[in-house]
Amino acid sequence: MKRILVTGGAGFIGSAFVRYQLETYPDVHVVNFDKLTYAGNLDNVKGVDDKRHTFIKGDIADAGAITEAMKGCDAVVNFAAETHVDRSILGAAEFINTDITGVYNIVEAAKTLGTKRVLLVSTDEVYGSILDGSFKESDPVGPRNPYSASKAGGELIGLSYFHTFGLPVVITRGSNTYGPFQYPEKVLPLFVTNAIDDIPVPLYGDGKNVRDWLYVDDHCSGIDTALRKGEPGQIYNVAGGNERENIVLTHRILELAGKTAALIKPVADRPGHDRRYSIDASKLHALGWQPKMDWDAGMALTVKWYRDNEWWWRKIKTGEYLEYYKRQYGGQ
Ligand code: NAD
Ligand code: TDX
Repeated sequence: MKRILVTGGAGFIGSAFVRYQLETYPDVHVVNFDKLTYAGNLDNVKGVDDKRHTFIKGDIADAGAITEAMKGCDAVVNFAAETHVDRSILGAAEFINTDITGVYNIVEAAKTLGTKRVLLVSTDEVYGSILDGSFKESDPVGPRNPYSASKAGGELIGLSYFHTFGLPVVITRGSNTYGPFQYPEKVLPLFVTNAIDDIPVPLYGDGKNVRDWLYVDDHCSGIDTALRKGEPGQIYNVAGGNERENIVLTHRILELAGKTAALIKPVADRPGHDRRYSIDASKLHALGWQPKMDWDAGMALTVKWYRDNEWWWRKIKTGEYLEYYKRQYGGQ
């Protein structure tokens, strides 16, 4: 694998994956194809080795553009997606366009070009909520919001290309990911950056929903393991192994930001809010992958990163972001 097309490589996890490839494999060249939506940001790949990184601004929903970018690539790893559940509740059209039609364009281009490996990055949300135990890859999908439904749709299109055309598609389903460069609409960066400015943190419902936290570099190494060692047609869960109630996460964020619980503002629950996500990653462990980051250490370094890098998030928390914030939280 010498030339890898990374779609969505200017986003949170995609940009970490670009850095991971360039740092881990000295012979790899990354072609980074990204639409630069509100969530895409070239600051996320600032300073990467220009000689081994080519950036193309483009849309995976544009079949011609994605086919052109894929020419000469040994593999494609798709991160490009609309990713925020609350935005999918406000309007799902872009989710269907990117997360389903975009994935269709990627597998169709790969089939035409004979691309040797297609990795579709997906999410634990496609299983839906589970109160006891953990989902395995053989369990049926049961997505319950427009975001997770569109991700499941993209997966199914991808798998159909494996079964029908023998396209070497591999899918990963990661759990909630955290770390530097995450767009501050997601709970962790939203709460940290609000807390720094003494703005209340809007906690949905009773705060007892559970998410399994996975450090971003561990998510990248999990995807890389599936890319290089996974079997075509297979799905691999990538779990952090750090299940926490949102209220526990919130207290930790506030503590690390040097603030008190007085900033917690209980607000109306998210419609269809999945109670608990939990996945079993033993299939990926069998390929030799293990997450390395301890939750306490990961939380401390992540909150510190947002405290130290206001240059990155202050300019994001303007314009479109403020309009979204008002729409989402304004009435509360
Ligand atoms: P993000 O929102 O930070 O970044 C998404 C990137 O995709 C942005 O750079 C954006 O510009 C780009 N993009 C969006 N639409 C595009 C299009 N039509 N064409 C080309 N580029 C487009 O997302 P993230 O959190 O880094 O998530 C990356 C992937 O990982 C997604 O597929 C997501 O479903 C999946 N995932 C995320 C998490 C998480 O906790 N963040 C967990 C599991 C899986
Ligand atoms: O303001 C908030 N208040 C709040 O209580 C926000 C934004 C979230 N929450 C809660 C909802 C969830 O239980 O925090 C939890 C995490 O929320 P998000 O950060 O929005 O993530 P989630 O909905 O769990 O989805 C994430 O994980 C799976 C990513 O956004 C997805 O892209 C990924 O696929």
